[in-house]
Amino acid sequence: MLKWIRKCMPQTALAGLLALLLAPGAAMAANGLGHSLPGQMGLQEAATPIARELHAFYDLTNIVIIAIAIFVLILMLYVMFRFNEKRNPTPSTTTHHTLLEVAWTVIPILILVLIAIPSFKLLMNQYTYPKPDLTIKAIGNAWFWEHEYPDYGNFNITSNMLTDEEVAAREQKGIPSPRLLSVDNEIVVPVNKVVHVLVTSNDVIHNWTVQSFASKVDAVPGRITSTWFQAEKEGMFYGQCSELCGLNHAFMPIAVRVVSDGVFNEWIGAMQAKDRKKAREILDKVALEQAGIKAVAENAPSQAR
Ligand SMILES: [Cu+2]
Repeated sequence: MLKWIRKCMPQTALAGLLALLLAPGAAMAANGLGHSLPGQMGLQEAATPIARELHAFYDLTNIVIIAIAIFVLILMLYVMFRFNEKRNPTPSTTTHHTLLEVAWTVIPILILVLIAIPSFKLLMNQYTYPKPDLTIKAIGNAWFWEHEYPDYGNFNITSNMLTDEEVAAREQKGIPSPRLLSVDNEIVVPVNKVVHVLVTSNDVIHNWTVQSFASKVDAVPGRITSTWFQAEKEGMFYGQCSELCGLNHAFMPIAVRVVSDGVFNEWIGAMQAKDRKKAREILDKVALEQAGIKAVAENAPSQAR
């Protein structure tokens, strides 16, 4: 089979196929962490072990899809060229070819098994919840998210999307605030800790999604669904409601700030003391620090201060 492919496929086509197969990996480098970048092609950068596994599975599936599409295309072109009326005036009367029939049944089965193994492994890992270090409750509303921290006295955070003027004001302070994703009050979780998210809704079905965490689960009224994540990187991670829920469906973003243990405890302290002003100050300071680290990492002039 391989020999046959090699015989039929010119070297340039093989090189092209290889380039296509390697392309997804190369494109990954330019993807945003926590939110997508203009012109981005691939998935947002992974920030949790599950997201990394999911991306590997996505790449594998893409390689299989592209390889099959190219193989079928080449096969069709070959047949059109080699067996057209002019070149092949007396058609073969073959109706059965046992080896070929077995091959085109068995090979697709093997391909499906190749896809199924990492798929089931990923599914199992997604639904195997490690012991939580923190549990938060996410409640969907038309059209904003509320989050509660039952481990810390059940205080409540309501996140409303920032208007363009509010975005401009925060950007002026040096706090990166992407339009349509930034909210007035983000939720805060510690880095490298297992966070369980219990998800429900007050009205219609919403969906709690944070792409870089590979977290996505429906928020269903009267029910509690759940997801979990373990963020390995500090920073701001954005998500959006991903279940068409009505008029302002596109304007109810989710914003998760991942911080160090120290900052998290400081912030929890302020929230428990009902000192929202101090909590905001802590987060603004962290936002500037994280923006600074990011700017240095990207070797760009710091926009932090
Ligand atoms: Cu919604």
